[in-house]
Amino acid sequence: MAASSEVMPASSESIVLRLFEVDAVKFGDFTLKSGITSPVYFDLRVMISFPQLMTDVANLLWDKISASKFISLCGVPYTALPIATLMSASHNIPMLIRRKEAKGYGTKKLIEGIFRTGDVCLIVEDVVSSGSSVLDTAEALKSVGVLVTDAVVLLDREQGGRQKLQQEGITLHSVFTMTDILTILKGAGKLDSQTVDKVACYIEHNRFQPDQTVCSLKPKVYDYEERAKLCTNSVTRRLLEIMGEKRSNLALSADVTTSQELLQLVDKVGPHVCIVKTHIDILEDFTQETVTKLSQLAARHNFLIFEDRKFADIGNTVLHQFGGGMYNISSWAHIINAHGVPGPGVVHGLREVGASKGCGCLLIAEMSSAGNLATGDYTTATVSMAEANKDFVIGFISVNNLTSDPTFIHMTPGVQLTAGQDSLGQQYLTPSEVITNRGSDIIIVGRGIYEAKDPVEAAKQFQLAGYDAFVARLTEFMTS
Ligand code: S5P
Repeated sequence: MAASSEVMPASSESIVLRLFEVDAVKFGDFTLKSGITSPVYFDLRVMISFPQLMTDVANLLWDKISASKFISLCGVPYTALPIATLMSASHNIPMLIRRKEAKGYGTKKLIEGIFRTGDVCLIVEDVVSSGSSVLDTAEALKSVGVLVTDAVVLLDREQGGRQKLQQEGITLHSVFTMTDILTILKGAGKLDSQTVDKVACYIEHNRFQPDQTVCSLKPKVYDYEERAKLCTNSVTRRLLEIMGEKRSNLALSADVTTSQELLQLVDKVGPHVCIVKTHIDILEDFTQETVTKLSQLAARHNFLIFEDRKFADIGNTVLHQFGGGMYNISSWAHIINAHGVPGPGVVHGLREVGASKGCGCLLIAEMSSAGNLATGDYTTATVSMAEANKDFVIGFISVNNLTSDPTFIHMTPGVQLTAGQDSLGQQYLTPSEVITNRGSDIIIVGRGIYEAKDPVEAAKQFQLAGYDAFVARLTEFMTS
């Protein structure tokens, strides 16, 4: 671990001790958003209850950057906002505020405050791990023409954020590194050597790669058969077994509009996929015979059927939408999906119908389309909802790996052999980006297959690319 490069002013030490006393720095076992267990946790939000401490922290941050050139400052929401406010008021430097979401009414501003194109703004942050929060704020400022060359942070966790930011042209000034915190707390008798070693070891082994914006903390990677044995949910187990048997992590999104096209496509492509995903309500000529034949193809070619109905209503309504009506989805789909927006009632309603029929549900935690709102706290809350309903929720629609729990499946739509975007906001990533780099399990491919000149050849290509990407992730894990 890198040692701190500068001598710290005397007051720095007392501030670390006070942060420790108010539980802003905690040691133990903490599950992070990524699902990884960390032996150290920083919750600097508590500082707002200790105004003197917050003022002292703001002063320390200011001392770090007085040499940098900027004409405004902007705190990363939310923890750093009051700190930035104190710095702004004490030194008479104008402040900008970045909205986490642009307002849907009025002026629709992403950045509040007065600025001109070419202004240089300093970013203020409490803790930097991967650097992605600072980068998000820098991007938002850049989108309105404001430049960012420097960021100041109270704590650099030494997990690669500094390097990542440097790569993007932002110099990080940190008051403390994780090493400083450990040294001070150990010196003051607050931590024993065992804890210090444990944290040092954790940091050493959990660095973010500078070329990635998402968490690259890699949990154990299982092969499909090994992972199937860990699953108690019969749908997840069966799916992983199929993935192992067929060497396929490919889901066909069969978004065609007639029953004949659907059944012909599925019959040809079926041998190469682990899942066929339908939007049954886009068929012009749906009859029960369509799904009877689809189920026969599922048995013949050994895949599961996923109806992409995206349920999003109160429990009582989704119960009827899933369990009856013209499509009677629960009678033929192995997997369905739902938005978490209505709260856990949506899962409970679907479970009432689906659990006894051996159906599993995916929650839509992230989406592939540009500007979608399933991000940040919403995504985190969706993962919690899944964890609370593990008997029925089998995983996520997402574009990143959201939990290290191997019994949850991640399925990612928006996949083509080359990255890009369609004219309606769909964003495409490649199989290797999705499976190797982002740690998802299944690629969902629609137009990349059914619009290809030869859908079978295209499916084979995606099957190979997806499986190779999985083997690359497995190999990387085994050799790291
Ligand atoms: O965020 C999402 C979630 C889903 S399920 N983005 C998506 O594109 N989907 C679905 O995946 C979408 O409804 C479509 O059926 C498929 C992607 O199709 P493609 O033609 O763009 O590959």
